[in-house]
Amino acid sequence: MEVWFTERQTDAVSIGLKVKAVLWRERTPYQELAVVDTEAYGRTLVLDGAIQTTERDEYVYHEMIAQVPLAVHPHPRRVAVIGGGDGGAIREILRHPEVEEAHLVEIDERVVEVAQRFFPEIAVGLTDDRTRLHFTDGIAWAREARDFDVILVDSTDPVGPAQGLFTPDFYRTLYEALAPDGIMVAQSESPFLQPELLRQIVQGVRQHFPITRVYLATIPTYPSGLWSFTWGSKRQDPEAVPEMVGEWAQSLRYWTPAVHRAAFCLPPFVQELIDA
Ligand code: AG3
Repeated sequence: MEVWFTERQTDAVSIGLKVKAVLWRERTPYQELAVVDTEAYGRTLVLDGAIQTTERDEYVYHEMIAQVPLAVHPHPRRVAVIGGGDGGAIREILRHPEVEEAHLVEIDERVVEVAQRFFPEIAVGLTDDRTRLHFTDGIAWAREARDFDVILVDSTDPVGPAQGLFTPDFYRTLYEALAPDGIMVAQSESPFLQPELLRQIVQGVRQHFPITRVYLATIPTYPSGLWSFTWGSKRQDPEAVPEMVGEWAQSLRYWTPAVHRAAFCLPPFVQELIDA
């Protein structure tokens, strides 16, 4: 008998993965949390029915959300991730030897515990000396935060607990939490399936950040496979990535200086969406 996991991505689109085993299922105070072992993508973390991370393609997302701003920032010492309880973004941040503090601000402690148990290679950085865990609301945390070099918004889709992380007010809060060289990057969903949402995110970031840009990566298990990230900085140029990068870039599988620059080249349908 074949068992399939289906994520309903929109009313008219879904992705199906053939299941080897359902490894975990629980209802946390915030959401439904599941771990499914799939034939094509390995272990898969699912929140409220939406795929967050798979063993086979997680590196694309985690390298691109974290290494793009970290490669540009001249001295990333204090870095934070809002959401991202699986620890993948933290793992990427910790590759940089100049990072002194990596803060993870995750509302749902159960996500961290389940990730540590079922995804040890992704969650590896969560027990590092430089990592600080905050199990609290990202918006409240960010209001008190100051002097961060890089802040990543590694959220779920804008339904349920993550809704407030997609508002212009929140982008202002992040602006204030960042130092003068600061950079924020937010995952900003699929340009094909959520064009209005991407437009709205970009407009919200633009209200507060003088430099606002969008970049793309291919993430096979996310809706449509073409994924966007929105960059906001006070003065750092997103494309100013050094040609010679340090040791930290040696074992990456997606990010390179050339991929970095290419990621900011937008097809007209995306460019028009965010210009309008
Ligand atoms: N955060 C972005 C997941 C969005 C995926 N959406 C979906 N499958 N409908 C991922 C967290 C990884 N650290």
